[in-house]
Amino acid sequence: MNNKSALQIARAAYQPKLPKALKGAVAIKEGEATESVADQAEIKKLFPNTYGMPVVTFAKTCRAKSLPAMNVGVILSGGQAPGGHNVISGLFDGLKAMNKSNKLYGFLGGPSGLIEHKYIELTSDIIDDYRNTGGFDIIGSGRTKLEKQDQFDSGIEICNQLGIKALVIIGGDDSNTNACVLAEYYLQKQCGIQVIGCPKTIDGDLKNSQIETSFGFDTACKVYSEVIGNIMRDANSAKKYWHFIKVMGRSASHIALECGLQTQPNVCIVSEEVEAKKMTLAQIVNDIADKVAARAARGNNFGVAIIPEGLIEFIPEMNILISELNDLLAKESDVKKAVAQLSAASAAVYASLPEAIAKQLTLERDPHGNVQVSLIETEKLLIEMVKKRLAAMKEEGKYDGKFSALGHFFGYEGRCAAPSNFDADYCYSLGYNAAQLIGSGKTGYMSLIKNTTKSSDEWIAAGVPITMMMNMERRHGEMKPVIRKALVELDGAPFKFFAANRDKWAIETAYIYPGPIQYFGPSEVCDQPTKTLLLEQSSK
Ligand code: FBP
Repeated sequence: MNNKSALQIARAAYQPKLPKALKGAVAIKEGEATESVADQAEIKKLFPNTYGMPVVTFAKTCRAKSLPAMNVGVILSGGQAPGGHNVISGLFDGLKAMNKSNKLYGFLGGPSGLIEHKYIELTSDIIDDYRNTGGFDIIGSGRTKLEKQDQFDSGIEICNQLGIKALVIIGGDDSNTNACVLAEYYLQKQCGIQVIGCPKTIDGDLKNSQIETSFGFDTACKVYSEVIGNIMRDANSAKKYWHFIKVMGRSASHIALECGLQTQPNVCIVSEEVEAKKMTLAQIVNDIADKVAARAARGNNFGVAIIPEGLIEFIPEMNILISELNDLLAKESDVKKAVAQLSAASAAVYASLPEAIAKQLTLERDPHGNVQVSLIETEKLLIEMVKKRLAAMKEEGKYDGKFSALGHFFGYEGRCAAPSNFDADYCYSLGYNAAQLIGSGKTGYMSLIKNTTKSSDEWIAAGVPITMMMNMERRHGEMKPVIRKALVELDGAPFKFFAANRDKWAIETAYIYPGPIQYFGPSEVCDQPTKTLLLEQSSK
């Protein structure tokens, strides 16, 4: 029996769209010299060979250049994001279009595959099996950081062995920062290996004046919004539950905000606002309880609240507690002993938390030393605290209703979904474009596709020097060059639209039910970009 679903089979035949500029022979146009977004002197000193390079754009030409055959390696880095397989298939097709003898190698299990020399050759049979599918299983991913010289040298060794002239690193802000460090090192060593990055993460926080969106954000938000919409319809039918839904996004609240814009919930918390207003946990809880009470006063003992995964770290007192725990647990593996060394204020916060949540705060850190927010049940914490607050309000005669709440977490459900048409086309174009950057001899660049709210024909194919997006930030006690993470901007069009409507959505039941992603059918149903992208681009 065939182990593919009918959709998978039909979807395999989908030919992702390319920008007009990338169809056929391509010419490169170089712009002006660039500067980093901040800390120019420091970044220039750290990246003498890759600093100041121009933004490049590609245009259609009638004269095809013949290029010698070359081998290229590809690495998937970090959390899964829908469309990764299409970046690889676009890269494969782009390389083959330049020279049929070009070969593509995939390093297995993320950056560690490069260091440990674990790889496969990606042949057309393998690639064809993965076109337009979700997941990163074609070669796997991992969170090993490429940052040490011996790792870079191990990379040179395997590249020389396989005749690899360029590496494509598909990752988020940290992985692309490391791609740039690697590009700089390989230039200094004059080892003839180019490095190109691709902007990946469902979190949507790898974007700036050049990058409009990271891939995977579109599909993941659509999957979460579909299920949130389904829950809303259930809530509005049964009229007896409040649903607290935590959605992924390690740090920034772009996913929560986008899902809020797509579904119009009664409550949607944006961590960046919590931080800007220095809101305490008690204030957040009181705000939610007030909304529950206001709806109950209208006879509506149900509702939906969206909570960003990263919230906990944006609440000032929790943030202090977590950073104290990060430092203590780095030196002391015995949790009890570490907790005993907390400052008096943090010890009080720690003691006030439900036992399960307090325990979750002390769980193992990720390889970057971060608390794993996906493992902290913030939705349950808020349910418990709102329940307590409502009980107190009842005693004071300020609330007369029933509060029965259910918690949900939508994260892993959306990271490997079959890419939406947007992500399928965008990712394929990013990969195909990366091949053009390689063919043009570029290194230290990120593959860039712009104008993405227009039809794909009008998309702009380009490359941005990674140093242009860098600034210096304190990481683990040291100043480091990094790509600036894009948090939700409170004066940006998406948040402003949300803020202008949220009071109405809190009281009324104004839910929108987006339904499942559609792959075939009318363009207005199948090809819509995210609300975030539409609002951001239309406000420019
Ligand atoms: P990336 O930044 O690597 O794309 O990963 C983002 C993310 O999906 C977050 O939304 C989430 O907090 C985290 O990964 C979960 O990590 P893990 O897959 O290691 O559980």
